[in-house]
Amino acid sequence: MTRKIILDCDPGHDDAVAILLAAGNPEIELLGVTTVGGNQTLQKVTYNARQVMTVAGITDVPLHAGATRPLVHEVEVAGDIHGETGMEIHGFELPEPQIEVADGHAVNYIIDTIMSEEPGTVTLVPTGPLTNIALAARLEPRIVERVREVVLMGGGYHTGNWSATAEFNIKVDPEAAHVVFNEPWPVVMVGLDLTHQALATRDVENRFRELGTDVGDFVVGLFGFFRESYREAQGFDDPPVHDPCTVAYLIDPSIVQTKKMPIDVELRGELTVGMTVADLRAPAPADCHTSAAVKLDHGRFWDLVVDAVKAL
Ligand SMILES: [Ca+2]
Repeated sequence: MTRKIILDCDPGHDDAVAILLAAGNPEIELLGVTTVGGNQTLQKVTYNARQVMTVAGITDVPLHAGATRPLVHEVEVAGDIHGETGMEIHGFELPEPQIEVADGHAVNYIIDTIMSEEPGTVTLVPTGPLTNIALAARLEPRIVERVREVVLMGGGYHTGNWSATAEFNIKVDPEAAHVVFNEPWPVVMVGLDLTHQALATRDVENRFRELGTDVGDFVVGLFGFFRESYREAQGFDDPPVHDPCTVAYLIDPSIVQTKKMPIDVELRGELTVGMTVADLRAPAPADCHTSAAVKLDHGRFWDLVVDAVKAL
């Protein structure tokens, strides 16, 4: 049975790859794409989502724009990682978007979709700050028991990237993350522990080049810029492609192994605001509704992404 998902994103190089994987894999039914201010302003990331969907020929999936800013904190973008546009690219001409943004706020779209689909069938896949998801849970609390699970990219249990202890998506809107981790729906945290294993090596990049397609060349262009910014800003040889790991988990959980552990979000620590605090003491309590991704099968992960891009 296919998995119905709403992809809530802030494209974003790795968000772009997540969209491609979701749209190109037959196990996933991409109900809608929603955007949230994060890697860049809402206006920029929404424009980028339109471009990704245009390159990939995704014409039958609605796109809704959501929150412009975090619940409490000021807007903070990741220009040093994703560039001024939020999706700067090497050696590929991005098209004028042919996809329009649908009417209605993303939060309303998320609520309406979950309330109209069968209970337990829709999975939320947030790959940006959790502002839209938190707002949806507060505006219509009944979605919490109707959602199948929330599989999010963010956080980590042993390191941060936006501070020593916090990952970007959680750090920029910790209050929203606090809401999402504390609602009783199943939450799978696909954090840095996992996504730092999803490196786009030169060999991986060549596999997309060898496809010889527009979408393949688009991915090569994404990796080109991402490689440089990750090298300069964070000392990586190859860039970690975080966001599609969430979708890969839904397609085949044997590719992204998870472990149950209580996870909460720090809101007030002087050095730790936005830290996802995981209790690694075993065993996890019986009512534990959170888990974290721990181990990636790198080869089979990239096989999935290559196949999806080939199919688009
Ligand atoms: Ca993202």
